[in-house]
Amino acid sequence: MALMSSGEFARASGLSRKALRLYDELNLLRPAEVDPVSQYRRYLPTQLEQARLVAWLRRLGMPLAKIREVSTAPRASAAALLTAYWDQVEAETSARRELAAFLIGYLSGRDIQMQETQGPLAIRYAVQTDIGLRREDNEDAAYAGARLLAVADGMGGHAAGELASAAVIEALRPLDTQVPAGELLNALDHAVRLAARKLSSMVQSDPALSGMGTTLTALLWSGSQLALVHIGDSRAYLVRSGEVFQITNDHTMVQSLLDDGKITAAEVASHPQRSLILRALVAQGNCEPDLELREAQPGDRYLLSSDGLHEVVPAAAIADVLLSVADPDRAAKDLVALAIAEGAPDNVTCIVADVVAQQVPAVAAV
Ligand SMILES: [Mn+2]
Repeated sequence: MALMSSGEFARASGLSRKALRLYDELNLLRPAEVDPVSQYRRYLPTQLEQARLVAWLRRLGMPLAKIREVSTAPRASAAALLTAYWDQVEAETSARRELAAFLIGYLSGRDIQMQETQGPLAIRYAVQTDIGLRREDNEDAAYAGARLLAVADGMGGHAAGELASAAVIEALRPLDTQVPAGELLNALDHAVRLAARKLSSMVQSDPALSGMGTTLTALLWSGSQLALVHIGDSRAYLVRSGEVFQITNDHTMVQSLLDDGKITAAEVASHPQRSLILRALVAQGNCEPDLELREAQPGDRYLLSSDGLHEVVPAAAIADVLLSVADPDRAAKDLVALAIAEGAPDNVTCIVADVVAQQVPAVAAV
């Protein structure tokens, strides 16, 4: 078969000689022969199709290694490779689109609705907080929205505790938007770090606040994915299939003594260091929260509560309300009432949230 000069091959393929030289250098299309003296490149006419294919694949934005593979494969396998490549591009673009929408919403403070990514689940929630019977301030702070639930129990005395719990809730609030499922943990982690930095700068500008801190237990939804962030001794409970599970571990001295088998469950209530917290969100120190991704199911019920509830109300009484009171608002009010009935020595906060299947437009019955 007669070889074509690079000029002839360029004209026939519609590619420039510069492009052909580049493809040679990138090892995408080697000439059939290179003259040892003149270094002129010569091509076979049968290479024309491959040359055009390389040019098209480059316009598609395909990476070089992939172009090499596709442009030298038999037609049927090339088609299959291209299909797989394009599926991957579309999946990545879709993930980036979600991330971009989330960032636009996050930065503008608006909720960007993306109908096609709306999950099949929604939550019905209610929040109740009460100062209790013995405290002069309510250092608990809470937030409940369509996608974010959070309870924070501030500590540090006087105004400090209130400021700390309010600051962490403020840092989380912008997340009550369409966070892509793949970004849930990142977004929570980022917000917690932001909150810790905020506490630091508050203490720097007012040393009277030093020692302040807050617990944080929060749930963030995306579709059926649920991210949990937890630090301190507030709690999250899950009610599923008629059973109540505590899904957070208290970061307290007594819990770690209990875990190590050094005290028994019966000794917890009377332990002198019962209220000592090992980990909390503080201006300085260990702020590493527990982060966990979970799957939500329709019918699930969640309770987030500050220790003002579970320190005084027995687990069985909490479970009884969660299992028997269908309305989330009624259930949250009943739980707070139980703490009040027990003397409510601390502030008490409860969020009750039910996971429900998203309403779909009804089809007219015939
Ligand atoms: Mn408390």
